Amino acid sequence: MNLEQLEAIYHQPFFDLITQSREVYLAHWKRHEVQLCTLLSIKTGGCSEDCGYCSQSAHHKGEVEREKLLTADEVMPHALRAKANGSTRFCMGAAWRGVREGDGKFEQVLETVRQVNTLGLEVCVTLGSLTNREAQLLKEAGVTAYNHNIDTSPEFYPGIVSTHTFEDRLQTIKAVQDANMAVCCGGILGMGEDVRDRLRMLEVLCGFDPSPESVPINCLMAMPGTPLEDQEPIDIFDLVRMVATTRIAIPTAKVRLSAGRTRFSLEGQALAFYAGANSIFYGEKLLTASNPEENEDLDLLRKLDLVPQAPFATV
Ligand code: SAM
Ligand code: DTB
Ligand code: SF4
Repeated sequence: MNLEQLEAIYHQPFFDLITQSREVYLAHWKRHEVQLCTLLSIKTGGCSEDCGYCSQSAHHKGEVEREKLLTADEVMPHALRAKANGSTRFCMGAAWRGVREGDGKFEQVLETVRQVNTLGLEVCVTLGSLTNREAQLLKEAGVTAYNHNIDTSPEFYPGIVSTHTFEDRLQTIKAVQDANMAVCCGGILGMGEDVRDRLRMLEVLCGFDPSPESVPINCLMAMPGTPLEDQEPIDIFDLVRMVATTRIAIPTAKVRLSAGRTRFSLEGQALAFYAGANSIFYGEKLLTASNPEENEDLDLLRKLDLVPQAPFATV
């Protein structure tokens, strides 16, 4: 779909939009299932990149405390707990520019992936930029999905990040696709962009071949000390419109309600599920920021008669 088509979908009357997206959702997915994904930051802070929204950039004064890369032995208890609590995807994030073959840290991540992979969980990593070779090594170690967000429109991106380009992001995504890993790619709402930027981002995602396996929709968590710390939070109805438009534009993707759920009411989140969101980050911590408590989420799912999705579910 192109920008003009996406604009026509997005700007229709709200109830027409969510009726349409509900129909698309029901035609492709088991109506009561929600994927539960748990995040773990395996290397926190001290990042060389200057992404304006991120608490982990060494360029910002509010940078979170730096921590060393966790070993496989340190990660495994987290993965086991995630599995015991009902998550089916375990996603490990590292705050650095990217990984290179031969680097000891990359070897350590590969070993961690091999061990997590024995648990029967979907294994997702987000490690910054890759070339074909690293992508292939991650695939061989057992990574099922790679998260690499384009975050916003190509036009708005340079105002948010200067240490790498939108084109760099696309190249990494190409390497992930070539290695036959699933691509998890989405963005952030509420960084000061307009609706057109959000839909331009979606237009780029629509052009991916194959389509992204999942699309995380994050709402900016304005982290203290970052250049975006004073951004106004986005309106729940804007989030729901974006969820619905994404569901219609990429029917086979899991649409993940990602960062920022702590700000939304249960009713608001229910509306997002109705509109076609079918995945959440589950567990009280994202990478550095907070997420709803697990028992609150389980309560919400129970109230809505939603059940956790089995691993490796596809349309
Ligand atoms: N360093 C890797 C990278 O940039 O791809 C992986 C980690 S990075 C923290 C993963 C994604 O988290 C970002 O692309 C962005 O979409 C999201 N994110 C980071 N900080 C956020 C914030 N304060 N609010 C909302 N989303 C955020
Ligand atoms: C994604 O799109 N959102 C997640 C995951 N991919 C890695 C990260 C959200 C981070 C929120 C801010 C924080 O925890 O620092
Ligand atoms: Fe580093 Fe990723 Fe944060 Fe950018 S978003 S500063 S690359 S950790």
